Amino acid sequence: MNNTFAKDIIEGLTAKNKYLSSKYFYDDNGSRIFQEIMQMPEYYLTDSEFEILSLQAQQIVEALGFNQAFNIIELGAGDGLKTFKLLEYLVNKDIPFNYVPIDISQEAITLLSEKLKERLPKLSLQPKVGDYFEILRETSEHKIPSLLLFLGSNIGNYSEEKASQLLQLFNDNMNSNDKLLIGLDLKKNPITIHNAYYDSLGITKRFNLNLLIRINREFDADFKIDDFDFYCHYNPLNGEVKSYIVSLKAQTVHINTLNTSIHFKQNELIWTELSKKYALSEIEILAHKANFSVKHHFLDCKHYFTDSLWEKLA
Ligand code: AVJ
Repeated sequence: MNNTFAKDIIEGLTAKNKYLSSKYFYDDNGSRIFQEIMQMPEYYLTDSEFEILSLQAQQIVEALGFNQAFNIIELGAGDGLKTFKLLEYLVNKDIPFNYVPIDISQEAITLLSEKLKERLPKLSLQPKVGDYFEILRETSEHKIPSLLLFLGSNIGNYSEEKASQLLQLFNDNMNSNDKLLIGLDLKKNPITIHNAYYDSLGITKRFNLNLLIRINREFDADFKIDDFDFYCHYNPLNGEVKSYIVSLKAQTVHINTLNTSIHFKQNELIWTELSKKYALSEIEILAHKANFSVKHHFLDCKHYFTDSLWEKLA
């Protein structure tokens, strides 16, 4: 794990156009900052998805068409707060199901499990820590249908090609009757999107710069955080928010553990994140490329976000 991170740092920071992957944002500090982001009024994504899962739980469950016990397998469950409303609906209706939250963070899974045992004591809970696909393969040997959850617009962090590969891999590990409920952020007034990422308190800036603090700590580097800034840009034509770290001056950074020095020109960028926004028509195309058809788009009342229910094409 640490070795891939090391390799990715060298590859990204020695490239002609520097980049680092947003997947490295989420150390313990970064995960905490992301919790703060989800509570910002500007970050509408979380509220929209919470509304969908709260107000449309019944419609979602009916659309599944499962007439027997099933699994709900959540990929990257995190704090699982959005999913709670859906679970609560099912438990209150006495509908038989197992909840299988999966996350790479042991800490996140432990916290989530404790909270769920307290708030939904009747819930059948089988938490798993580790790699999505190994766990998917295990559960596809079960002879009951599964609903996969991939929420929060996490798919938006992947390039078109990588997103297709990931979704195809989900598809390969699903049985014919299984369903996927996937959260995607929709194209909307560009100002609304801009404000969600360029927040006034600079929380998203801290989220990005934390990556440099992480590299300082884990690889004995000497990034001077005050000499870097944050910039992001939403392009409404292609639906891409791109986030960057900006070097405020010409400077050289030493990454001692990696025996490497990196030179930055003034105003040079490190591209850190893609957060892609979709039109409903693009979601249909994305689904078909990965061998799915869209059963239903569940939108919030403002039409900012969709949890779309996909089924495997025969
Ligand atoms: C968790 C990947 C969906 O891209 O909107 C929030 C992360 N980045 N603010 C997103 C994020 C900046 C978020 N995802």
